Amino acid sequence: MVTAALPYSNGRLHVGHIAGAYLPADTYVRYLRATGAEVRFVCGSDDNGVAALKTAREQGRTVEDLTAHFNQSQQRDFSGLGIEFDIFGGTHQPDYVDIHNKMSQDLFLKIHEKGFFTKRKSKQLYDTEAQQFLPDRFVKGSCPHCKCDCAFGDQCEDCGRSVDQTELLNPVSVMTGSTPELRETIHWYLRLDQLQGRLTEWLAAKKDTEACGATWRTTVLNQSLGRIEAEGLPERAMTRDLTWGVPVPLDDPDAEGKSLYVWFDAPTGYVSFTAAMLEQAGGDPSDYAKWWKDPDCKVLHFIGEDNIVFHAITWPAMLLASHDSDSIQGELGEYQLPHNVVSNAFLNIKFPGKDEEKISKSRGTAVWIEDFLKTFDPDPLRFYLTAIAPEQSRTAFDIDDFVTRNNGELVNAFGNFFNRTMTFAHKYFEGKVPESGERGDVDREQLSRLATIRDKTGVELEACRFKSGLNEVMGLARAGNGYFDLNKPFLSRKTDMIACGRAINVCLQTARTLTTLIAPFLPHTAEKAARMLNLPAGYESWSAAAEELPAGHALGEAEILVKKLDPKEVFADV
Ligand code: B3M
Ligand code: ZN
Repeated sequence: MVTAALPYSNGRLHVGHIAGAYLPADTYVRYLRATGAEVRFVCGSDDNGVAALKTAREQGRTVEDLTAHFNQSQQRDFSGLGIEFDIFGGTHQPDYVDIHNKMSQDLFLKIHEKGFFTKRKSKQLYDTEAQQFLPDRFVKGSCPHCKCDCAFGDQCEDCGRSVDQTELLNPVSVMTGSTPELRETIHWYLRLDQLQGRLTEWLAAKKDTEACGATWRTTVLNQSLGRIEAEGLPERAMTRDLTWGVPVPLDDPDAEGKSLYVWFDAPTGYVSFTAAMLEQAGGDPSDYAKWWKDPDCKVLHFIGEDNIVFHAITWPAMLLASHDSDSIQGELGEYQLPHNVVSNAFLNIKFPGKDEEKISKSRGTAVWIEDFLKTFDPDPLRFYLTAIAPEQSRTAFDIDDFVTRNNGELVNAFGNFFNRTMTFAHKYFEGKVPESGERGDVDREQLSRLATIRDKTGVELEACRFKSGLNEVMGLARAGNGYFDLNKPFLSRKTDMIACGRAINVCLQTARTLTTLIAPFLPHTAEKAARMLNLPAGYESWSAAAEELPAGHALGEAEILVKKLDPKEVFADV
């Protein structure tokens, strides 16, 4: 079970979103499928809570209309990039809201029954003009930690730390701009303090174990364990004074007009969309348990860095709280804690002639997927975003570098290797794989790389080191070019056709392996390459990647595999 963070359905997607969670998740899923694993890849929009309500208000439209619109536009962006989910739901979309509400409420009730909520009075900020409480991002102010003036009632935009809205300095209502007052209200708090011991034990164990081949990234462990060390785990309210969301399922007058906290229901969306997916396929929705409650199935969450605490602390805490047993991993029939939480850092952006800066919608420094796809093929973006993936720390999408690396690496090394090989095969060998002839050391050495690099790439992908996996594949393309240059078929074709055929044969075997190895990263390019080599369906199979094409195998037509980009045309309007 692979999930990618549910994007808020209040805006379009930009390159930062894709680099953060969706591209690595898609690459991982494609790789797993190539190895024959049974995988489901789940995503959908995060419709509830304040984010969408606030934007709908600003845009003067209903929240239903807004979230439906962006749910659709995000789906188009994903499919344009070849990011292929098994299901893309939406926590408040008509086809999902019933099952989503029910499953979120069931989880809430189970935790309630186990005694992990305290119901308690507290003071919350209230907007007297709008006559409503101001949960989370409905209130803005200065950060109590770093003193910047861009903190919201849940989290600081600058230092990223969680903020209790009552600690905000100079709070202002986002609804009306007025200064809110403190009023008493009642909420249900998750007793994180009671779960802290087990959570810490679970997280600390990830430091030196290998979870499904992938060690946890230090950024994820440092941030979550660091948080526990610095602040402990105080109780957190899991309900809100809001009517847009999942209604609090308690028969209690105090619960009226309240919804579940969006970070309670959103991760539950992974599960409810799984159930919906099974139902849509004509199956039994309760089979979601096979994916979520069976230790035989591994669960991995792909997220961006601002979501770490919610996926590595709050969500596992909710799952632990729902267990009957004390075991950390859960028994058969209980929710499994995630086997890995794979998080990337943010992506900055660098425009020509300007300094590197944060991606910002309001400052107009985002590259939107919708716009990108109007002009470009998806794979150059997939290539670049993996090549510079912010796996350990922030990196920048540098427009000049994007062009340079596309033309220098993808076109010159990868595409060119296919082009020169195909040209020779068509021109001098009737579009067929030539006889291998009697191979020498140099040939054997190149051929032995095929399985070796396949295995090395597999190890990297298994461990979610995508950047390094791509490097292995590009290394093989460069080795292919090196072999070509060394064997000089352009000379031997005049003097020794057997030697020429031997070299082109080895190059075609290399191209065949490259096609499979590049497929998780650049599926569109792999498809084209498979067409050129006339590979049968199933060419993505990892185990078959190093199998030789027989002499006489008829090739497909040669095409330009990857296009050169003209720096002048790229983002001419930004
Ligand atoms: N919508 C936050 C985000 O997009 C949130 C992720 C939910 S994942 C359950 O940053
Ligand atoms: Zn701060």
